[in-house]
Amino acid sequence: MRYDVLTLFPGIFAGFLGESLLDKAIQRELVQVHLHDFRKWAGNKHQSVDDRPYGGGQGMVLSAAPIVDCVEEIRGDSPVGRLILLTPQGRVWDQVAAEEMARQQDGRVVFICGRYEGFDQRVIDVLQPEEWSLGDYVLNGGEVAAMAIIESVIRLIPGVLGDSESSVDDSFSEGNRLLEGPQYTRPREYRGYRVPDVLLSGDHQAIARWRREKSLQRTQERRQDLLPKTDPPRSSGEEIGE
Ligand code: 6GU
Repeated sequence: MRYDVLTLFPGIFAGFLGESLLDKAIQRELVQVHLHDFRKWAGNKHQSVDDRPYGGGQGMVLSAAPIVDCVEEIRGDSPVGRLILLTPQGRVWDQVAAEEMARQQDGRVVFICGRYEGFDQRVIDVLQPEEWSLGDYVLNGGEVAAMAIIESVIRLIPGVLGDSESSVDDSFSEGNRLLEGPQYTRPREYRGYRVPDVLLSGDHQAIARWRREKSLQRTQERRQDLLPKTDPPRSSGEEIGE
């Protein structure tokens, strides 16, 4: 996987790239992350990358040229891989999207992180990027979203996580789109709360059944939107086919 990230604040990524999971993946050459401060493509002596919005209004808008020039220089004449612009106007990122990106053969992605009030529409018109969001709330910029997306993908790449940290049973993962149920470790009793007897029973079938039930129950209580769609109940008087 090679990620190129356009950002006015490359420093935001320092801790993220230097710690633990990602650091190991980078050292083992499973992942590369290249940061590009697109202020270098400003092309004016004040190094400005934004301007006041046409039509008036609050805040500043990121100019098209520095971002387009930076992307074109990074990608060269025959671009490969994906181009992603991070914006609350985008599609909401999820585990299915992460799994798809982890399977991607060439494994190249360029992320464009904005700041301020948004991008000049011509960034989108010219580059035709995919637009993705982290969810329905506003961040100060796309950097945290880029880090979240990168982390969600690289932990799915074989060899990045050890067996003991395997991602196969995670909530939302392939074969389990539901929330995970509760987990316990020692001691058996803590401040009066006891580990459920079934988990100490050694009955693997009963344990698996209990875990499925808890997972379903938690999903029903918290996230009905994740449950498989079922047919609506028939209204009374409706004929049942032949
Ligand atoms: Cl990708 N960017 C910004 N600025 N805010 C967001 C977001 C992205 N996703 C959710 N909120």
